[in-house]
Amino acid sequence: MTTATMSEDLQELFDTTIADDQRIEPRDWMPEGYRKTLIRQIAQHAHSEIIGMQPEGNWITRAPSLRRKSILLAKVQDEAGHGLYLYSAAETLGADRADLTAKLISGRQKYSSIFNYPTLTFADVGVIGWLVDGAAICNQVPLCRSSFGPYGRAMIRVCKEESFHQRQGYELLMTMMQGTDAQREMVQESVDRWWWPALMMFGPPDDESPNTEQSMNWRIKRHTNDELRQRFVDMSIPQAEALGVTFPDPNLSWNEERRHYDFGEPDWSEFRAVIEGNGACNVERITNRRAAHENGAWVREAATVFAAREREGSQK
Ligand code: BYC
Repeated sequence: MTTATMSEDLQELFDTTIADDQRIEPRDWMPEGYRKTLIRQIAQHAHSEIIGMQPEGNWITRAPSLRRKSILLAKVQDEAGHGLYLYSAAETLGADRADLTAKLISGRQKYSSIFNYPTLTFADVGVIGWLVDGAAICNQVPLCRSSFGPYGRAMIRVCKEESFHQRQGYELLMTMMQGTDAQREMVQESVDRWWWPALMMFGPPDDESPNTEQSMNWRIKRHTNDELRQRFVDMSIPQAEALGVTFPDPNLSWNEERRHYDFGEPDWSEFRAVIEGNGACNVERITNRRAAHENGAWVREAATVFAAREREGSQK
């Protein structure tokens, strides 16, 4: 068999596996573009989970009760766990975790735009749970069926934990809404700040999304950015009504013909500025991440020396 026919056979096997909705596993042959796209998306996802610990971590020492503090601690720890599963999934594709971290802290790989906004009040903890984790669930549940096995499987646990995160956020807001006028105002002010950034989490509009078409053909992504954004708007409006808050969009209205809500256009120039590094907190987030990485150097060195000693010991 010639090399050309062999690679045609491999490509055909890959195409059939995708077409049959079966999974691609790490040892299977895959096109280089598929591998690169997955490493890009999974690394960006992992970085988002790790950087995403910072905005909420900001409130751990100031949580208003022991109950709220333990919930918040558990949630932030979960995000660290999600980052770790995702880095492991990227490693099954041949990526090196140290290299991914280096790319994050040098600005060569992205993380979600949403984590470049500040958390100014405790209501932000609730709104992040409700809207940010809510958007994350909407985006990530379909990723449980992503064609790459380790990514899809990691998403199952991540989504279960995200559901708890969303519930705790909504419950926190419900409690505040039953409190004083000042608390209700704090919730509304927070919703006003987070609504548009939450819509931007789904990525640029479909006609400006260079990766969607190919990622859908490879069944890495199962829906387009706009489809998921619409789904999120539709599910959030009844939740906002039950809570007693409004979204800062005068164009929100039910469209009977489409059987969906119409909504306004996010400010895409703000989105581009944020992902280019010019959001309110980009510098702070990366400075903190770099400091944590540098401060952890001794742990990595000690673990490497210990592992080498163990290997030597077992060879004696
Ligand atoms: N922010 O062609 P497109 C969480 C980039 S963690 C920044 O549509 P794609 C949580 C995109 O990467 C939430 N960049 O891309 C954690 C691409 O740039 P490059 C994280 C964005 O990949 C802690 C360019 O724009 N979730 O919820 O087909 C606490 C063009 O975009 C963004 C995930 O990562 C953005 N919002 O679709 C609480 C989910 N959007 O790389 C909560 C997994 C787009 O070509 N990822 N870009 O230079 C995905 O589903 C997809 O990657 C996206 C983008 C839908 C985000």
